[in-house]
Amino acid sequence: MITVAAIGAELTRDDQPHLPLSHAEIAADAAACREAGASIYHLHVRDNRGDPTMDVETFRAARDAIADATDLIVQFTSGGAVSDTEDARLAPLQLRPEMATLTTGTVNFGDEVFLNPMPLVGRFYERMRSLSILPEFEIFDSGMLAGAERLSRDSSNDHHRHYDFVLGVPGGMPGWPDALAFLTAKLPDGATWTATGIGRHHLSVTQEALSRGGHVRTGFEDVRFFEPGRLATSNAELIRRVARLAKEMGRTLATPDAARTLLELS
Ligand code: KMH
Ligand code: ZN
Repeated sequence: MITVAAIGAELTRDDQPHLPLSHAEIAADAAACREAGASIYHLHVRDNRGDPTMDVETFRAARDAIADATDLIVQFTSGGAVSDTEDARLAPLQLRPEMATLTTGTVNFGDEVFLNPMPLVGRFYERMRSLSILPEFEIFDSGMLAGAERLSRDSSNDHHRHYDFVLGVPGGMPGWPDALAFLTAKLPDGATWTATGIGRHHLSVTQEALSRGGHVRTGFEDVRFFEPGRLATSNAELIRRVARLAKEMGRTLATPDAARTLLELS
């Protein structure tokens, strides 16, 4: 499975001129990513000024535009931006996306803090499950695995466990490819996992994930340069590279429906 984290909450058009912002641009971006081999679209949205927002109607417009253009699994962020309130981050879930991210602990995020105390995590988890949304546990640091484990232990919910290791956020777990051996050894039986490396760590983490049988994530939220000194021209360009690497390493690309089967989405 290839996830595209196409937008994020931090990047601006000044940083990356090809960042899709309007719902029409997002739909066109999603269609190109699907064509390139993506199966999951990790969705953040922006307001008319290009600033990150958790506005429900903006999520609805983007989600519907992606669904009209593609069969991709749309995965909403519940992380938003570090400045978003708990209620704002929760609000778009009412649209019942197939999946949503769930970070299971607090982490430094550059000079800021991405705040996820356990009561918030528990509340987000219960809301997702009550709406039949599959959480993807976002693991920015190894201790967050214990946070995800605690949810499973404290909850009667039985669902497929899918994890995403996000390595290389300043303040989180560095982009050490060999960290994946340690992290994946701690996963519960039957779990699936994705990995991504932020910025300069992107390709080394991607290659390690592919060689270990993991799934991968790419896109402007994680990486803006295609190579040193050259910005990527589109999310699809990043997907094409990962798809090429995957095929060369003997992996088969999952279609969105194959990903739904792997993730036990109904
Ligand atoms: N923008 C970060 C503060 C997620 O999407 O769930 C959080 C984030 C994680 O991007
Ligand atoms: Zn995100």
